[in-house]
Amino acid sequence: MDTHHEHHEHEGHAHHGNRVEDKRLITGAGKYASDWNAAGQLYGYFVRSDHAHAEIKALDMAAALKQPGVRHVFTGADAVAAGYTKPPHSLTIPGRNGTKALAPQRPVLAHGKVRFVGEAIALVVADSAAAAQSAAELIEIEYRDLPCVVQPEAALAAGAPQLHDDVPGNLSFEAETGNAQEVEAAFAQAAHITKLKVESTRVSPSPMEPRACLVAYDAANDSYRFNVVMQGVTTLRKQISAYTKMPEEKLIFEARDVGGGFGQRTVAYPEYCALMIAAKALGKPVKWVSTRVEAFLTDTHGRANIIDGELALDSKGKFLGMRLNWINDMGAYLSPGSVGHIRNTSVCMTGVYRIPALYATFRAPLTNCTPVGSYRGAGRPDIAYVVERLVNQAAMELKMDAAELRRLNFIPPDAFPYKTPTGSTYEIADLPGLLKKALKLGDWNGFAKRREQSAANGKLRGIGISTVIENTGAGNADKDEVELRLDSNGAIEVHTVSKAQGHGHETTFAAVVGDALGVSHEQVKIVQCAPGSMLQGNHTGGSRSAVGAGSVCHLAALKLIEEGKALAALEMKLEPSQINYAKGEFRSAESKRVVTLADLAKSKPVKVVAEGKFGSTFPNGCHIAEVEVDKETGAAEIVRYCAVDDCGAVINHAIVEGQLHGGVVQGVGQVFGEHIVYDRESGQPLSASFMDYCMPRAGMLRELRGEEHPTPSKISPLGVKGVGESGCTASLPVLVGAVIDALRPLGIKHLDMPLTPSKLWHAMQVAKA
Ligand code: MCN
Repeated sequence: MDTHHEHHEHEGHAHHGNRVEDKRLITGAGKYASDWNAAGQLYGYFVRSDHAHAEIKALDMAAALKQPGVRHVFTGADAVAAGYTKPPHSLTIPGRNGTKALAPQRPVLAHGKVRFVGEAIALVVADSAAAAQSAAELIEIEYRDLPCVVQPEAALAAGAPQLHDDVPGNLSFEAETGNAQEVEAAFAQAAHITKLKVESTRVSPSPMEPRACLVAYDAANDSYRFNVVMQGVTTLRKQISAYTKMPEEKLIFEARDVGGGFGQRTVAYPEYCALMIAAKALGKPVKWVSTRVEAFLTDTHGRANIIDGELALDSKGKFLGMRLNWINDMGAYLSPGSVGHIRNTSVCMTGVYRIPALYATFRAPLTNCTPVGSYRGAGRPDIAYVVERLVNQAAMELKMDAAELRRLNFIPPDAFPYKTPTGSTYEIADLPGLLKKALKLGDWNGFAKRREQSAANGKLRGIGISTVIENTGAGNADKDEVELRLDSNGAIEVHTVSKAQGHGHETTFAAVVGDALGVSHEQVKIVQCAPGSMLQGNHTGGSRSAVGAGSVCHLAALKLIEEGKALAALEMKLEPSQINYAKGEFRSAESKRVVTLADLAKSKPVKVVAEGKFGSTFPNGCHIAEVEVDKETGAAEIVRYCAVDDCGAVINHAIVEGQLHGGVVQGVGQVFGEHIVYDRESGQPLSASFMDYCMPRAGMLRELRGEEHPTPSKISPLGVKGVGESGCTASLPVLVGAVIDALRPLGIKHLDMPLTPSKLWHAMQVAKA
């Protein structure tokens, strides 16, 4: 990647170094969930539904139970007997008129009915994984098929098949935000109204490491130990505790490396609880490793939103009001990650613009599909997508420059902190500055020439722009805690409950602590989610780790200095106020003695726990991309991608670049190929393997030119805002916008993702005809 940095005085902590975790990870020395084993462990295999919606009439396990090595087969009856039937869900925000979400029961193994292809029905446990799998094949299940519904609008229609008796009309949740009357008034005054209905397609986050879980039961303590993929211990522990009613301190988790998470590794899955039943009943640890197909069928999917939008403008192009109607497909059950794709969309609903009147409705149907959870951005890419597409569409209709229309409607720098119509407060941003830099970097004004050149080569060239803002930080935990432990060698261990899945926290958090203490980063070791630790804090998600855990790392270092001054003062027989600290040493004008950090821990290790609670920070960015569409094949190629981002002060430039690049490429995947498709008749998933589900390839984004435009946050003592999801949020609208711009001369105004060659080719044929 070719990235240009601009350096700013206020970047207190700026590092370019390689990540300390890389050597371990790229030389195969990482330890992932399936690398954990326990003496005497057994192996689990889940028998899964191949029907989208059916009653389970009979389950014959006799032949399976007779197979060599088979210990037992657990079913829905065991799940019901254990009481593991009520999954936690996060859709606890108030609904319309104070209503609550209707959360259906979900026994950890299906009982009586199945509601999506892939739902676990039985858990076969045997001495080997192969024995469990081959026995599973002998289990006979008699189903009585029920009509199914996989399309969210169809699920809400009158007469649709009903998934759950206690969720009438399949409507699990309904909400509204904003002010309907103000929007009515704004639309009544409008000189122009732009309308657009878009879909943010259902996708599978697809981290490299499939899920895996080893559960051991300790009868003496009535506790469970898990080796499992995770994004941090606290959320997972709470959710498993809620599902199983086991006290949190009886649930101990251990994970080392995690091969990607993207939100999908945050939540408690029913499989983990089913393994608890087996481990307890059989008195042996039980291990399960998901296959890739199981991952497609059962790991939470992302996005899955249909949004009908309208934007009202006055005669000069000023935005007057916006109306959005959302349908948020939840899948067959509410997952513990369900809230993200509703709540987050409303936090930044008016984007980077002054839109005085806003009204939005949400309806969240249940469908015979895999449950939906958070996926990188969790609602923010969806809202950015619809708002930015509406703005592009308006510019097109009004024959205005898309950048100029944005500039005209930006929240001006002096209006920050800015309160939005949905009650969020954007802290700080410099949107005109961001745009200016991006237009220059992307050579916006030189586009017409490049379009001509492409046309001469038989290609349709288009340009797209997105200016976006999103919320990062905050979180559900009461506070974020970090513990520092100092030993007699001066080594500093930093304990967090956040957990990197590839984000480089070992590098960035060590840099934060090392810098605050004025010691080398090598002296600082990051320990994430130590087993049994009851530190509180947020998991890694919502791009909140730098703002939350990272900031507390800084506070913990300052606290260590303060406590160190008191200890050093005792040694020097002085007052703490007489002690100064720098670079690992405590000194005083009153004494010749030097007390080092190591000296403090001479007799016993020194521990400090620091805490903090942080609100949302609002990273923002302007991305500009150009694509060329091949008229003969419909293939779209990204020929330029420029990104200017404001994630506040930067801890490590290389990591921030990597985060942006990864996020943008995930957007590239959704825009050009990734799509979970179900057969509407049978409810069978049609794209549940990498043969059918098109992940982005390295060649699809050959160059990303990036620049930073930081406006440091005061919410974090480090000045940071999150960056982990920014690329994803900005890339959907910019890339779709570029393709639509390329096809505009043919009269094409809208296409839904994914923009595959065949979709573009067909659209061009229809347009020509
Ligand atoms: N950082 C920095 N300077 C800043 C902000 C962040 O140097 N101003 C650094 C941080 O210290 C951290 C990294 O950038 O090392 C990302 O920080 P942050 O934005 O706080 O995000 P989180 O660490 O909380 O990561 C979560 C975010 C999310 S929500 C998803 S989804 C996602 C993502 O990060 N999943 C990822 N990036 C991912 N990257 C990898 N490799 N794998 C995933 O699963």
